[in-house]
Amino acid sequence: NRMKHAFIALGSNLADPITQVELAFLALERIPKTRVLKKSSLYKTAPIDCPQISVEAVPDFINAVAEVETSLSPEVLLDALHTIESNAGRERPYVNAPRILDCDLLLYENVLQNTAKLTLPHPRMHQRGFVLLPLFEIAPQLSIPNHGKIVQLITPDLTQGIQKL
Ligand code: PH2
Ligand code: MG
Ligand code: MG
Repeated sequence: NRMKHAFIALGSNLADPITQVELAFLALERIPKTRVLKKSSLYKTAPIDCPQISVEAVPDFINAVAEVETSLSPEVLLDALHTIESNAGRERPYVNAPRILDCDLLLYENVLQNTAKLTLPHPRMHQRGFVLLPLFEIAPQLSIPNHGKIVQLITPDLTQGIQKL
């Protein structure tokens, strides 16, 4: 069973986000039939599209990206990511609520799919600096199916509010 390449985004803005993302990298290493090939640096990023429900400001995120090789299908890999999120204590009170851990499957080979369970590539990844900057760090030559070369997608406005740690 040939190993397939995939990219995974990690994000946290609750409960010690740096530790959450470091623990998530360790959890990725334990997914069956999967090997972590590269891990980006951690990035501190301003929240994008997160509703402010209380008077408290939405906390900044820690984001990072990993490249893996796996013989799991995209759906089974996604299930493993959801298990890692719930093991970290993730709750989903409302859309884009502050979260202990978000693990998103960004890319799986050059697969294009749009099913109820999973959309590949991740639908907003090409517009999000908090995904593209760490992804560029570990895969500068990458092309995103339907969106082209990553280097062309990173515009100055997308780098606003992002700090490499
Ligand atoms: N995730 C979102 C929405 N907004 N903003 C930042 N900075 N980092 C994220 O990981 C993030 C976000 C939805 O998952
Ligand atoms: Mg997400
Ligand atoms: Mg998610």
